[in-house]
Amino acid sequence: MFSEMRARIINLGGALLAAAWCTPQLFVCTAAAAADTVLPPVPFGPVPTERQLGWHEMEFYGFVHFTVNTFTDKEWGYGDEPESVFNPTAFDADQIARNAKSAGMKGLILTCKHHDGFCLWPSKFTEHSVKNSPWKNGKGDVVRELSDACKRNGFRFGVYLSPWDRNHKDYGRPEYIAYYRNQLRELLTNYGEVFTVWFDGANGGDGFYGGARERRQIDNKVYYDWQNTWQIVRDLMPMAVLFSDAGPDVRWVGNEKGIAGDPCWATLNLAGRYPGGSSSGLNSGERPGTDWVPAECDVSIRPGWFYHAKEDAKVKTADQLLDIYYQSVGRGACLNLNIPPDRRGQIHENDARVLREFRRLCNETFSRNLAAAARITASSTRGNASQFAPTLVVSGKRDSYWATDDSVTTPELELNFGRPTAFNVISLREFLPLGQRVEAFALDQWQEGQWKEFAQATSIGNRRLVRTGLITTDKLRLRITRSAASPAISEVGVFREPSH
Ligand code: FUL
Repeated sequence: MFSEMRARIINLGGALLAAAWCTPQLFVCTAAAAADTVLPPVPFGPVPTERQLGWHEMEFYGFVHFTVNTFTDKEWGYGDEPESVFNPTAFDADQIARNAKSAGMKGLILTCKHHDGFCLWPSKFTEHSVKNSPWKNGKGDVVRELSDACKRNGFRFGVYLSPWDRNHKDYGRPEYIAYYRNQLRELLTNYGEVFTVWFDGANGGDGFYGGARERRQIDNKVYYDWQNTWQIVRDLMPMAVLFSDAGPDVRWVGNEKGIAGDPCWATLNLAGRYPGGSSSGLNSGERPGTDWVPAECDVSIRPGWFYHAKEDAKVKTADQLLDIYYQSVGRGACLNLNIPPDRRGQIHENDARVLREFRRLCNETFSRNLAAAARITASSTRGNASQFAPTLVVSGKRDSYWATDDSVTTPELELNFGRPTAFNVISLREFLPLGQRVEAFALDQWQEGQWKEFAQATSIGNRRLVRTGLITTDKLRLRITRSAASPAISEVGVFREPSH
């Protein structure tokens, strides 16, 4: 990938265009009069594709686990559940979408088919679906309703299609792969834009399998012929990111608690990995890594993935969700929070209340960036050019950034608030199209005439949130203490949580 990167100057109609190519999908350029032109830094290591950049921007979205399990009170259906059990009494896709939106989510991923094999859409390829359920007299389509509701509410829709199918008679044989691919095609052609396809690593074991009721083991590495299965997504939905333990676009973070490692690098060595394979390295990523495969943190708002009335009092609190947020989004990953609909087919009141409260806390924290009022200076600015000025860290735009000359890898950036200012959260972002460059940094506060360090950390990537006790100071300093290439920082935010 690195060999695809080059920087050159093209003469275009008299003006010079300084350009850097990162990947074929990504093109970063800066046009300026010849005299002022300063080339941007050359990308370092693997860089994100355009589809990955779009995904990084989402940061927070939701999982919707809903199927026969909701009605049988199970987490994993055996595959022999009669279609008649699926009968939500008041399914309301807009209610689900509105609640997700009220929490600040940017999209929803639906378990279109979980391990039990029951399809939430009337698939042409099986009888085991909503079409044989009493819900809407077999005329319902949960995938249609939820994907439409996402569009109506202005956010994105994604699909989960379990590779393991405990219902299908051919599971474990080549015929099942044809079936699985047909279903993937149905989901990717009939329901509009899909932002992700989530491939679960859980695979094989006992099941109904068309009545055989036996144990079937598959070889994860070869059975699904992933390269060709994934190609279907590439062909039908080129902007969708492929999620699995092995990416290739987004990786599982290695636990179901929603917690990324610290550090959490966006890079990984993909060679030899496959869904359901080893999870070593997934939590922290691998540095420098051969591929850009950032982490998604999945976790449920309840103990289980599916709704169980007995867990109504066990919904995570807004404070618990906030802790998870700081340890997922705040470590450069995306957060995928599961909000399972109940037997009505709606988000339960307890979950809805927590989601609103979580949003209120986030809004109160992040709506006022105290850095915006500060005077910002840096120890070094690339070519002394305004297009790389330190003040760009508060522009609110991800595509502008402060950069230094190539030889400067440990610069400092100072924020002078001009008066005592209280905060407890610092937010940093790197300019991702240039790769993950920073390897360590420290934060200092000005106290009694000298700098005093109050935090140290490693990876930044898409976002790093540093949460501390309340600090009151006139001046704040970011010190990059180790960087594989001159840093490119697109955001420095300073915030105060309402509880502080
Ligand atoms: C796991 C599954 O086995 C769980 O049921 C759930 O869907 C979770 C998100 O992924 O591998």
